[in-house]
Amino acid sequence: MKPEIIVTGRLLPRTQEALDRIFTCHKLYEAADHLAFLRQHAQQVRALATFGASGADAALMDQLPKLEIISNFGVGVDAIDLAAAAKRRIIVTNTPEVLTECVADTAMALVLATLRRLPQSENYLRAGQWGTRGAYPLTTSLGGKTLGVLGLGRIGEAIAKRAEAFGMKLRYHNRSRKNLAWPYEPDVVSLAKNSDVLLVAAPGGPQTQRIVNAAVLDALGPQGFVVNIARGSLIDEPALLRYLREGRIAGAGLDVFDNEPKIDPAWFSLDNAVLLPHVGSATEETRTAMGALQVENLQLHFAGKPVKTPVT
Ligand code: 8YV
Repeated sequence: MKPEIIVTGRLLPRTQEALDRIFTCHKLYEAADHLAFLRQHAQQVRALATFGASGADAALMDQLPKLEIISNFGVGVDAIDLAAAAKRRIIVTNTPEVLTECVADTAMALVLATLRRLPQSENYLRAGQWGTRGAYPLTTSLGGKTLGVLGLGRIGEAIAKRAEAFGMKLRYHNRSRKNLAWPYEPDVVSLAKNSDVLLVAAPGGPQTQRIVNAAVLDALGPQGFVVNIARGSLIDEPALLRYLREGRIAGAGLDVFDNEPKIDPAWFSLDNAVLLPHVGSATEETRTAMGALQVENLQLHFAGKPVKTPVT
């Protein structure tokens, strides 16, 4: 008999096919009545396959008394209540490393696009304005500017290395100081004060909720840029919108937002923001590797072996 699992959000077709070969999958996201669905499967389900924001809270865990493991597609586990899982001795796994380089590429692309206003200048050309109004206004160079990395984990470090290759100077703030040559800043305000571009790469969750607030944006100043590839929850979004509108910071490059994917329409009309629909890891290669790791963790667990990438 195949073990029974619940899939909380739509996965890549090839990841879902791999799961279907090994498990009996029940798709929560297709159920009209979630409570009835959970009641129906509660006594059989031993695992959850979660996807991004379709995570697992304590209430969901309570409905599944046989739950042993939650395997997440993605490195960020802010949508999973880790304390609730630990209390119930439920293993949680994520997909680190396989996405690091890809997300760092996206971050660097956003830094470039934001400072050099690449989407805006392309729009200028497409609107026929090059021929009528002349050259596009000058933008901002990366070389010599300081990138302040907030959260120097695997992804933050991969971004920092790329930024160095672009001739940028580096500073960082992290929960703990690292044994690295880049200057460490003791808090987010001082990081912003000493940076031209604040690059947000720390994990989401209660500890980092809104740590980029109005005081941080003030420290960054009217020539400063903020780029976020982590989670919308790290930034006080209404404050950021206000600061961009009022020219109190120079620009923003964002891959993540509050209330994804139904983001605040106020974003749509802002000319000094470059906006991406959470595509940090969204390549065929990386998403395939993430799905394979999600499946592998489940497989290992049900084979009685230690999982490959537990969240500790
Ligand atoms: C994914 C991510 O887009 O890994 C993460 O934490 O945010 C992204 O790689 C997400 O997990 C799926 O929606």
